[in-house]
Amino acid sequence: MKIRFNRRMFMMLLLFSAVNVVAVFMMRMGLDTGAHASRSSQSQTLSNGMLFPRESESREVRELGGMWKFRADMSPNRNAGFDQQWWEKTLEQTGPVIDMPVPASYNDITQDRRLRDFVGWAWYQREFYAPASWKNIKQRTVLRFESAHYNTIVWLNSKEIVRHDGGHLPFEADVSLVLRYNVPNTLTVAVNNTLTPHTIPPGTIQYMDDPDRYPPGYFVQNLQMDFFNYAGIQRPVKLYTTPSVFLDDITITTNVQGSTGYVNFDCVIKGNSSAVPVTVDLLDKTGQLVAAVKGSGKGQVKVADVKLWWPFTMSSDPAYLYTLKVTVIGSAGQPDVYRLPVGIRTVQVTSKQFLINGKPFYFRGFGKHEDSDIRGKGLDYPLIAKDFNLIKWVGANSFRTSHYPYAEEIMDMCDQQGIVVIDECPAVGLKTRENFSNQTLSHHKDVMTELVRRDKNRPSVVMWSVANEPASQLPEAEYYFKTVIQHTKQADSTRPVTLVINKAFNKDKGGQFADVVCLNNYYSWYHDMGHLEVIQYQAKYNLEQWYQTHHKPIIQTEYGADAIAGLHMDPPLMFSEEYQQEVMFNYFSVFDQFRQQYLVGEMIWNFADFMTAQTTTRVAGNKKGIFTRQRQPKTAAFLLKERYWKLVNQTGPGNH
Ligand code: BDP
Repeated sequence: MKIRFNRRMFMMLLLFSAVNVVAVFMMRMGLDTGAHASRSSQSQTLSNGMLFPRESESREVRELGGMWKFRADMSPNRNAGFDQQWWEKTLEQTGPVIDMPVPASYNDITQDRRLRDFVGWAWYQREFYAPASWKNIKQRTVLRFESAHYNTIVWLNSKEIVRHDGGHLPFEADVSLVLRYNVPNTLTVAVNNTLTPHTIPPGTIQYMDDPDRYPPGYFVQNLQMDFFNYAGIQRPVKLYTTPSVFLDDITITTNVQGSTGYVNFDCVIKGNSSAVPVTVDLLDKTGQLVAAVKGSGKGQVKVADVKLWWPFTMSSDPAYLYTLKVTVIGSAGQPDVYRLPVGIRTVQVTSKQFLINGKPFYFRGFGKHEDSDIRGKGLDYPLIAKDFNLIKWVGANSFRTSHYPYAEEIMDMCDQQGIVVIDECPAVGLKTRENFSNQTLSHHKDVMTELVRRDKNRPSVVMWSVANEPASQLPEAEYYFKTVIQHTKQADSTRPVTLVINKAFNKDKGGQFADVVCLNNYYSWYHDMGHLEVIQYQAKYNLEQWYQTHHKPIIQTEYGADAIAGLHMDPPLMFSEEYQQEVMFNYFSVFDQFRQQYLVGEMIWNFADFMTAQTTTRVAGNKKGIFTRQRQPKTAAFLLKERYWKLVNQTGPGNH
């Protein structure tokens, strides 16, 4: 019998073979064991509120930081842990272990090159005791990971309790029924850093099947982003308690009319089938009660003579935070109390301006990274404090969380210190057609939902960024970004949404959906190398063309040059401190021509030097920092400091 292939059959065949390639690849990497959290487990997580754990009279928070036992599964298919069920025993019983700090990336902790560059499942384990007071049916205990990169599976006392797909965002599970008392609890975590064409960020695993050149089974992880794929349990792990009837979520929006502020609140209560009484008190900074509302948890608080949340340098009393104290009384009369910091402010975008509280705001800032020696992307309080001191020392008022959501401990500092944030999701390096598939799109939407859910109440967050430098010239990008941006606006109608573009104004297909155009370019660096004289010409042309095309305000979200600290060359040569400065001078002069028009911000790339994958263009990482990786200033830092403070002075407090 002759089989005639029609177009549909051909497409199905293609699809089948594509699915097969991915399946084979996932099997080889051990991803088929279920690490790729299924849609159902992901959406289950999406239905929870995920309020940041804060202590109160009804809630205890305990961090599980410290040294954990650790083993990277170096077996050829990275699957030994699943084959041998490592969660059933202590890690010491199943093989050799080392001590691994949590939180931290595991990559730079040892002298082992194989661990630094490891791809696959890494296993963590520790024991802890639960205090007897938690054995109480009137309360629940939740285990929360502020982030683990990338796919995670968690077992408590050998029982799987949660999976999560994606780094940089929190996930949690109610463990009340799994906790043991009077004996240790064993917590086992498997985390896999493999990036595939459908993860966010995407990557590929390349098997080197040439037996003359590579050993059997040899593979490498190819990244599509310019930063090291640090992995592990990088942010704190917490246990926290709440009463059994508890506040699961609050959404607040704020508004201002004249001297009156409005805080709209919408609370989600869980653990009770019928409505429970909710009291919402708004307290000022000194703890004085400003307003109180009793009801079902949805309503508005009115604040006469409101003290607005202003960015750093825009007011003599910036970052004013009220406290929204929410008290939920459960059926047994047991209260749950949660205190949410609230900044009252408005954000608006016109065709030429970015307005905060009705006043033009100019972003003086940075692209940053969570990155430092030894810790990698591990949360580190001294580093956070140092970075905020440097941000303010330079006179900056903002940064972009390039290229993934930062720790909530960092976001708290932004709220408290008046540092304005463009909050970016981890969609960096969407470069191939495959990266715009429906599978990625659906995951991308989930990630935006998770990000908005986490940061929606933060006054410092003034805009969402759905991606960095995607291949926005591809035909697929149009539908893709239309959908992601619409989805983000549905999740939060109060903030503008952007994507960060490096494609030409006449090629890009995503900018039309953004409220603000964010542009990255590297004149005299990645092209016209060494030709500083073309910067002004090209930067000016680019800004003008983008504005003519979209009539939207523009932020220069990246520009800069690598400089090796201490390398001096005059006349300037690439990689010298002088060259970095010259690039800045040239861009500054263009910024000054457009600042009074539609340019609403400048963010230099980067705040500090950071680690990348190894390539011939990177000298132990990316050196575009104005600070070194150890946070010491290069000459560029002094130059930027002079400029930013001059801008503050020119525009004056109460304005920019
Ligand atoms: C941009 C990327 C950023 C890179 C930077 C660079 O957005 O992640 O680190 O260029 O090359 O393309 O330094």
